[in-house]
Amino acid sequence: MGQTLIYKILSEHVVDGKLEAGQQIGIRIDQTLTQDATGTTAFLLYESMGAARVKTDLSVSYVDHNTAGFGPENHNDHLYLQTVAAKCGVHHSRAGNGICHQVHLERFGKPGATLLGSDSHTPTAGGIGTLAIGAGGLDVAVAMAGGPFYLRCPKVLGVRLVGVLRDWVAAKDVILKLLSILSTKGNVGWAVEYFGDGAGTLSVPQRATITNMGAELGVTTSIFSSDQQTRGFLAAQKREQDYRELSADPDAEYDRVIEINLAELEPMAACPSSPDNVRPISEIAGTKAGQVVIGSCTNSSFADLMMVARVLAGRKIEEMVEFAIAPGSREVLNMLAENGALSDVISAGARILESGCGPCIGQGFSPADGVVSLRTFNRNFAGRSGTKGDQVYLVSPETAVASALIGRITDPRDLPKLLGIEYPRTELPNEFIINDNMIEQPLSVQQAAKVEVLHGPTIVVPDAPPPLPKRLTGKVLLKCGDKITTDHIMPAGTFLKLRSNVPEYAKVVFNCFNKQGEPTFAERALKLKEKAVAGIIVAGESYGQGSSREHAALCPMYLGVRAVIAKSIERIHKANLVNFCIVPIEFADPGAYDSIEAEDDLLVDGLLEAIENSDEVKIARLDGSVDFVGKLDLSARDREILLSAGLLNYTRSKAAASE
Ligand code: MIC
Ligand code: SF4
Repeated sequence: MGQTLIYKILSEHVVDGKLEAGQQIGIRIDQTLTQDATGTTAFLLYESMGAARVKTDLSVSYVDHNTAGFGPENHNDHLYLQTVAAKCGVHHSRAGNGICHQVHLERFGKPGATLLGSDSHTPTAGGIGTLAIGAGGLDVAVAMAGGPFYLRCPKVLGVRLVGVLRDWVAAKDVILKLLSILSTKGNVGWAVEYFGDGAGTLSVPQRATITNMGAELGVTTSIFSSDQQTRGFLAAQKREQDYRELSADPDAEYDRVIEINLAELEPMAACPSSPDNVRPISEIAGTKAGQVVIGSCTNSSFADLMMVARVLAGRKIEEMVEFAIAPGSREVLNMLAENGALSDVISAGARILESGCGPCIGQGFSPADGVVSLRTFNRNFAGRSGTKGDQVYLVSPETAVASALIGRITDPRDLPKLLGIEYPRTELPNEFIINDNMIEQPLSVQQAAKVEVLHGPTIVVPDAPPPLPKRLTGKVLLKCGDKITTDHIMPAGTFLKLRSNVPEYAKVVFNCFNKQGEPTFAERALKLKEKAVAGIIVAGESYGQGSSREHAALCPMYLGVRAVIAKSIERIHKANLVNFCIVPIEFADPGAYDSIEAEDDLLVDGLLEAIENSDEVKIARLDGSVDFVGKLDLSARDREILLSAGLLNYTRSKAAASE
């Protein structure tokens, strides 16, 4: 039986374990990517592991999430990241140079390479044939130090694309279609591979839109073959030498196959407030739209923005719409400026935002109360925009620009009829404007030795977790429902500037569940911690969806949380919990969820013993009124990490043992 592309790349990189779905394997990581919001912790942990120069082929530290913050924290972070990159042999992409995933695709992504990134949308690079995986910052730090990355070997879902997209229907509609089929939950342990004639018709940026939003499915990674489209894109980036033809064997067998006919797709939207709440635009057309933003790592490529500029040329944004574009990279912005398209966009009434994450991570541009906001982004979790009760719809750039001109949610296929606009087909240029002067190259070892790493006063080294007790007594601090995202656990937005300061950031853990006038989650947790009682979180399905932010484990750990008991836990978050020594437990019988309430005092007897050698652990209410079984779905390495009090301690003790 032939191999899938994912297994081909895995087999070239596996250094530990057997390539078999469900088995834990260790793989060699060729490239890493970090961004400022996760990168400061990743580098602080990297430094505290005692590691010096990175051992990967390439590591890039991007500044894109928090680029123009208020107060000194933001610039302190930038200076720290710049100097630590210089010290450790890391490329540094400065604030304003663009969103990590867009820049990585343009300047560094390589077919057949492995890329580990401390951002859940790292699989964007799957659009160029890279096996790209999102992880917590500590896992990325270990990879930078030359350690393998451990993961469960995924099952592979083949998505056969046939046909050709019709005018005004976009790559975004392909992934929205898949989200409508698979939803955001229940896909842990899977990876997606796109193939078929239809896949060959899609350009690299279109493919990257699709692999980017694979993160919302919760799959390990998504990938396209590397073919003539890939070669053309790399050549236009003056990187043809990085091209390598790659695809699955013709007789490759997938664990499941879904077919999508591109020609049958129509424009779609993910309605408030989940990326899988997908409906055709035709069903929601006419809804008043008060804000439209085109940008984010999903849809801010040169081709996307050229299409937008051509539609806008000589026209005016509807008066009641606040409209902005955030080009994905300075390369894109430069290209638009050079060919005059930027002028069309400005003249139409667009506001031009910096090339960065911006509104996608709640850095400004929050919609007014009750206003419908259309965004070309990938996440619309409630409140992520910075407005409570927000109404955010995720759409393609085609739908976004049509709606901005009309002032209502509009099917872009109606533009010819409504405004006489024909679909502006955009070809990729033969040559992009290449200007890497905002990417600092790694220094030589001698030069690096002279660099002083700037740890500003708002940069606080996080504590390593304490060891787990043999017998855990704890209180349920919170009982929450299904699909709790890491945005619920650790809000970003205005709190993003606290990422480098765990004691401060921890104050807003589960902020969205805090009630005015009542003690916060953090206050309650710290009180318990003082009494040496552990905090426990009880949750429903798909706990820890979304972002890779390890602060969603690190900050609760700081507050004394030692266990999460949920119906199911998402991949990256589960790994982060283990890394920070919070025990991830799943209900053996999901019905037991109903028998536990907030404030219950629980006893996990024989915890250490169970972690050592069992797949189950017994949990009971302290008063004896309820007991149930928790599943410990852990690899041998996970168990060792938990028993060593977290990945940092584990790595340190391994290093000491090998000295
Ligand atoms: C996101 O889209 O939620 C983020 C912000 O990029 C995160 C990373 C973070 O929280 O810093 C992600 O996707 O992992
Ligand atoms: Fe940035 Fe948004 Fe992409 Fe996350 S999803 S990397 S916040 S643009």
